[in-house]
Amino acid sequence: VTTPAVVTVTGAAGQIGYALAFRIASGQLLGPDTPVRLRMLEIPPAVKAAEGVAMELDDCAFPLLDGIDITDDATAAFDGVNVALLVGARPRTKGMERGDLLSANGGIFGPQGAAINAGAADDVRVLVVGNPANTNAYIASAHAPDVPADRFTAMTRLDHNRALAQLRHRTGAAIDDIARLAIWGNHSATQYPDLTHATIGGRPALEVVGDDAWVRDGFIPTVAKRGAAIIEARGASSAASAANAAIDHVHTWVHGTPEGDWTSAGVVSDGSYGVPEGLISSFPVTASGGAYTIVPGLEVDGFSRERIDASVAELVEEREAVRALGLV
Ligand code: NAX
Repeated sequence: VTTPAVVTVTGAAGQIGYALAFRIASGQLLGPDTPVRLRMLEIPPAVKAAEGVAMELDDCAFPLLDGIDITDDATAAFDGVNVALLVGARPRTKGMERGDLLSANGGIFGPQGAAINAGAADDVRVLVVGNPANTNAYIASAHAPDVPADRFTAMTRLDHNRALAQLRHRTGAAIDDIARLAIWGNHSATQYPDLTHATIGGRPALEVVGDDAWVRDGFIPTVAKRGAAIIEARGASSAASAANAAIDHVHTWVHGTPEGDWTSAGVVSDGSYGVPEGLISSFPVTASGGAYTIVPGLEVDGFSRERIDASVAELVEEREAVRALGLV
């Protein structure tokens, strides 16, 4: 009998949490051989709604779902946790300055990082979804000095998947024939979706596309601003696609990337590609043996250099701001 993995979702009663919980409980996060104990962390006013989600989870009679715990206490939520999905965050509201946003989130992700440090299992893997995701992951990691920094990641897999979808639309290629796309930098409008190393059916993607103007003025802004376009159309931000990307991110982390391909994730920089060491930035990454590794030795052309530097500059500013606010 396999011991159940403890999976904690914060903000579990929110819209991403609602899309995520059922897929975790059905086994899509860790695979069909791993039973799951699902922990839901919510703020007190949303605990009742989380109880409702738990009732629905019950009613699915998922064979792999070993049990559900609901709590508003971070220490209890992260005790023995194997996979932590940090989704709940303080959104930017009208008139809020960046400093206010970072402070509000520092008040969430600092204590959650400390609770992970105090109680998590040795193999804990943390994915931060709540925005600003990269900097929230940075804050959480800073409060977890005993957890290796490479266990704290931020989600750019949704951006990666959006880029795959745009390329499929443009070229008619099958998703499985597209390889080596990369998202660099911050999960924000400054991110750089990079086609320079991508291939379609083994051919350079840029050659298949054959239209630099589309890459610059169509592909890149469409991917970077897709979140806003979804809000405009749906009247609510991306939820099921974000949950899907979170599932992909953890599944790949545990089960690996296919030979010859890579994916994108916000991981701690080792100084590669001129990204200051310690920042949590998106890179092309492979996964094997349960670890994400930055793809080494890629050539970075002039255009890519500019775009990466611009997004990384934003991450550096956010880091300076959280330092100045005493959040790390
Ligand atoms: P919702 O507002 O629907 O849900 C958030 C939930 O978090 C609420 O139920 C709230 O009660 C809870 N919460 C707030 N503070 C908490 C705390 N301290 N502890 C535990 N729970 C807490 O937002 P939703 O649409 O689910 O989005 C969640 C986060 O994901 C947002 O920050 C959003 O910006 C971010 N996103 C990140 C994406 C990415 O690619 N990295 C894409 C999708 C999404 O925009």
